[in-house]
Amino acid sequence: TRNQKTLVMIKPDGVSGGYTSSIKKIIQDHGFRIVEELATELDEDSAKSFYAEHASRSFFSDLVLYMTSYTWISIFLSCIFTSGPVVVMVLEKDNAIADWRALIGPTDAKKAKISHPHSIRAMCGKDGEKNCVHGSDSTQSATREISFFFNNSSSGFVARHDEL
Ligand code: YYY
Ligand code: MG
Repeated sequence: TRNQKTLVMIKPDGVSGGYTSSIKKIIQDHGFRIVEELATELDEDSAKSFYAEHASRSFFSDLVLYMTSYTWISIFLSCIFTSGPVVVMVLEKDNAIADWRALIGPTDAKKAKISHPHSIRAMCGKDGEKNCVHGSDSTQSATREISFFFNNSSSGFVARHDEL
């Protein structure tokens, strides 16, 4: 697909681990254009809504806690669990969705280190939850996730204006 867009997020462990610039270098080196970029934090409602498809899964509450840093409780807990700011980007190039998924590697970073040692998740992820980066998995999810962050719609993410 020509000029396809995908939503990428450098998750809290990726940002706090100092991987933002090396991930951006990989993005540029592989010919993606960064067409939108936002450094922010997710509150609980935003994280729940972004990952709504997983709401019934047993890992959901841990996932939401890991992705957030906005409420006082998660700011406190982020001292223990690596939560905090995220960097959200819309990338564009031909076949962006599949090409980005190929670059990040499998969901579980522990497995990625073995099966895809050159992938981004192998480089900076830790395990099956703290896997450093997100990439849309289909055209439908790319559309949903891009408008979640960047369309100023009433549904979805409300950017804070003390942005990071
Ligand atoms: O798209 P991708 O991020 O590779 O995986 P998903 O199956 O969509 O899961 C989203 C997110 O949920 C994953 O990045 C980490 C977390 N997660 C988890 O904590 N435990 C699992 N067993 C599966 C996923
Ligand atoms: Mg997914």
